[in-house]
Amino acid sequence: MPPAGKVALSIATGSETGGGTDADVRAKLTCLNGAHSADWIALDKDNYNDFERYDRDDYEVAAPSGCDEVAAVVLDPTPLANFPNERWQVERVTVTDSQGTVRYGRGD
Ligand SMILES: [Ca+2]
Ligand SMILES: [Ca+2]
Repeated sequence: MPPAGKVALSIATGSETGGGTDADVRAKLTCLNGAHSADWIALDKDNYNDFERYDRDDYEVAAPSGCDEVAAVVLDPTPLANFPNERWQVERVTVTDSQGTVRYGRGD
């Protein structure tokens, strides 16, 4: 369980060739009661190459103010100027908040 006021995101990148990304990825959360992230949240670990093939990357982000339970996550990768056609393969997103864990993904 993440600390109070935090939400844990675990994002699995698939195994397809070219499925990883070096894009700057940001996230927004929306909650069942309509609360949502006031701003985009950068998903980027320092000195680490996020979102490569086969990786599962974990982030702890601020829960939206007044959030009861996370209902949706939007991931927004900023297209890369030198790889405009890149297609990041998001295999699975696992969200853990104070109410428990929900998984979103292919095959579920
Ligand atoms: Ca990367
Ligand atoms: Ca990084």
